[in-house]
Amino acid sequence: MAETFTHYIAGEWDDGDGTETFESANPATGETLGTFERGTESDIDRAVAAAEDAFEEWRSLSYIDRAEYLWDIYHELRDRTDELGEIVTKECGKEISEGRADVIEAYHMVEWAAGDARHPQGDVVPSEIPSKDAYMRRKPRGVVGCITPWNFPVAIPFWHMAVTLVHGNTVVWKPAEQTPWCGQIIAEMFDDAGIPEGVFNMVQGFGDAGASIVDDERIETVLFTGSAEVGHEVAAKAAQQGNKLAACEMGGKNGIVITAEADMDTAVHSAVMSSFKTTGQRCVSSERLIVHTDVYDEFKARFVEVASNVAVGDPLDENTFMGPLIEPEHKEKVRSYNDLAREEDVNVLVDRTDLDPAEIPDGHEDGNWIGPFVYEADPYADLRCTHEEVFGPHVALLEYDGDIEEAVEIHNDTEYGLAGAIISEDYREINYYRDRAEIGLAYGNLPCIGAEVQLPFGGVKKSGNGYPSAREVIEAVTERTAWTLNNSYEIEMAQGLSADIKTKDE
Ligand code: UN1
Repeated sequence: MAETFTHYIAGEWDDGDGTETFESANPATGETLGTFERGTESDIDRAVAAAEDAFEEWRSLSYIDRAEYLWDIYHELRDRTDELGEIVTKECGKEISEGRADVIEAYHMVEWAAGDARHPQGDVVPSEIPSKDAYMRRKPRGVVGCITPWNFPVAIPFWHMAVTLVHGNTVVWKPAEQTPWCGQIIAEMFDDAGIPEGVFNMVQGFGDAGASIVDDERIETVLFTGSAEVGHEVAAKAAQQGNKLAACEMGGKNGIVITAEADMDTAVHSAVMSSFKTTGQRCVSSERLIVHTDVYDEFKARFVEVASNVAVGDPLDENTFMGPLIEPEHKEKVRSYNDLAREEDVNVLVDRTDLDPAEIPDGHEDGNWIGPFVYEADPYADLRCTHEEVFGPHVALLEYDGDIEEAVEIHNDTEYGLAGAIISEDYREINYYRDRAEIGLAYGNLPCIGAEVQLPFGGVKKSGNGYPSAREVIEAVTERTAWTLNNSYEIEMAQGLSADIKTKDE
């Protein structure tokens, strides 16, 4: 492709002020997919200015009129699901059913946000004083900066932007540098929908462009989904500015508890899905399997059998279960964690770090291939490999003996708290886990991946505050006004407070 794709600022395709470009590569082949302008601080500056200029007019529209633009995008995402799913797969390497699911998740989120425009947007609240009407109303915060990751390159941008726009904010968005092609297509959709100039702006680029979004004091809210390392920096910088809200959704070191009462088919199926879908590159992927000693040997044998045979290969092939990792640097990171686990003296059960060359499909020799790495480790040992997020198919089996309290204690022994699951036929164990597991997304007898958009999404502890997702985004992108109106000519106060004005002559 000879063309260099640009930013989208103030309703125009915009070459930007920078001199550098970057390329998007197919993680399964290494093939270049496109060349993109690399955004600079001054590009962000212009995008924020455009978003600020557009804000007054955009906020003056009704929710329903704003949502009309999103409905156009909803239909385009639906009509083009197969085509866009294939692009997601080519650019981020997820196998094709996951590529499509990314687009479907995106239009579900758009549907949720645009449909919500016709729902009540506040509360009628009682007052102590009968003549007063009290309400909770919302208003948009202003310019919202969105920084999104590569692993859901279509869905997560719409998690951030759909609700934000319907609620009357304007947007400056930086897509992940690994998936700029998906970014380009989303920007084309906003352009096709005729979104008013400046309401939606996209600047392609790297972390420095993202940092400019966070540093810009005209941006009222930053929505961030990505690594804990960057997310904590975003939150710290926002806190220093005073006015800025940072809503961050970050990673996890997610666990699945498999008790003595577990159904083994459900346990193995859930663990395989949670650990290896998206090649372990979901923030909700599981890297810790906490298994009761009574079922340990059976579970281990069956899990190891599947992990040894799970199909790694061309993500466009319907028979593939795991595609490649996103980029060579990430492959190095996952490899180094596999090495670390060996150094920490765990018992390795499956090691497909270096795949057999016969497994790598023709023409895919330059892909970022890696297979499952499974080991058993002491649940009570203070190991880095069992506590740090790897974001790959790197899975620890942690055998425990004891009751559900013991299992949940091991489960909670990480700094993260995003997602997790329990596999058990005993409702008491399930309910104990539901109430005591320190996570935002908890599943029973299911994999811990695949949340639906109408549920809240997000974690606790180091995993973030969970706001840049589904319905919680509303809290991050609106101000609430407590609005009280008097229907009487008398001023009467709550709490028995006197409204009498007393003068010195009285
Ligand atoms: C992520 O991995 O960053 O629950 C998001 C899921 C998806 C989203 C994951 N709906 O697996």
